[in-house]
Amino acid sequence: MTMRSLMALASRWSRPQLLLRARSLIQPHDLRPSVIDQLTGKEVAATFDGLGRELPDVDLRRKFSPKEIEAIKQASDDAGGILVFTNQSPDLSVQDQVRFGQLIADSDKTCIEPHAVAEGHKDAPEVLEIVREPTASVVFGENWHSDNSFMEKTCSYSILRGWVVPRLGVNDTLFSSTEAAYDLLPPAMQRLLLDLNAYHSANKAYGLGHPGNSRAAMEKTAGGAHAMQWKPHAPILQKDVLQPIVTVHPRTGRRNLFVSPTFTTHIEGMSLAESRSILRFIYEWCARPEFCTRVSWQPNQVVMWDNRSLSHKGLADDVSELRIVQRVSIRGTSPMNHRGQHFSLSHKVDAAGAGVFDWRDQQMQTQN
Ligand SMILES: O=C(O)CCC(=O)C(=O)O
Ligand SMILES: [Fe+2]
Repeated sequence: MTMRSLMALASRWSRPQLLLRARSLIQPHDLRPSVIDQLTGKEVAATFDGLGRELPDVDLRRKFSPKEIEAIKQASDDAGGILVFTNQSPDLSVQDQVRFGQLIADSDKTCIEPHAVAEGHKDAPEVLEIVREPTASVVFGENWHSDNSFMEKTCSYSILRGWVVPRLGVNDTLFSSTEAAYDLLPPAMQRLLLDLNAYHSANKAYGLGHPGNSRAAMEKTAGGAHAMQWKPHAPILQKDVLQPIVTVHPRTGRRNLFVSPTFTTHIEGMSLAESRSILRFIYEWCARPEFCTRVSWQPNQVVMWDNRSLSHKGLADDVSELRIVQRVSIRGTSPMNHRGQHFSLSHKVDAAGAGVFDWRDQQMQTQN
């Protein structure tokens, strides 16, 4: 037996039972309708099938030791930030999901972050319930983003449970590895971006007066049986925060591209035109199929992803059926650049208008 195979065996033995049957994600490419990306106007393809792992043996109702929680976080790092927990019991409750989220939060000495603008689930206020009514014309979380990038302390992990899930292969969650996207940039572009910072705004996505943002999507559910409710007081809408464009992952040290068309408004120290061109380049780069994978939903599935490595969006390729997903978000840290600096705690400006720098409008203008 070679040294290499001995080491592979040893690492298999030392892996906790939870991870032994880890495997690649189901990729029902042939079942998926083709869908046009809101940002690029091109078909959404996803060819990075090596991203993400399915863990079929992690029953989220049970207790986990600190060692097991660390093994799960390590498995997430190894999978580029996406873990799909299948085989969950139909009895898994929102309280179980919160308990698991709390263990992840405790392991980083942090807390669960209730959503900044939407009321929580009636039985667990920490849980955001994202509802798409069957007739939805606007969808919450449809464009690319990293959760809570508009906050001082952004979201580390999101833990999303499919509650009412669509048929396999539609209304998937699409992920882009913003780490792979950074790594594959030409060195000259990496150098250009390393010391740039950009503002992120909750108001862009959740402010009033825009027909296509997530607030509009929430309001469209208002008359439905499963309404998303607006918080009466949402101070996050007043101030935008500055974040590095390239952030460094606190566990792995990997760099990633931390801007999004959902929350980023402009690059610090540049004219709007310059800012738009650079941001548009990054968004289109990150949306390239080779950095993306689709996670399809199966009954009772929970997906945990790392917002410090990934950008994501909820695809809406068949909105004819009700879809309900429930999210627990873990508070992370203030994002850090390659010099160890972070700005979001100190650099704030008045919020930009809702829908500022609207990709759809811009696309329509170019077509006219
Ligand atoms: O609906 C989805 O698939 C994803 C929604 C989303 O952006 C989130 O849960 O953070
Ligand atoms: Fe999200």
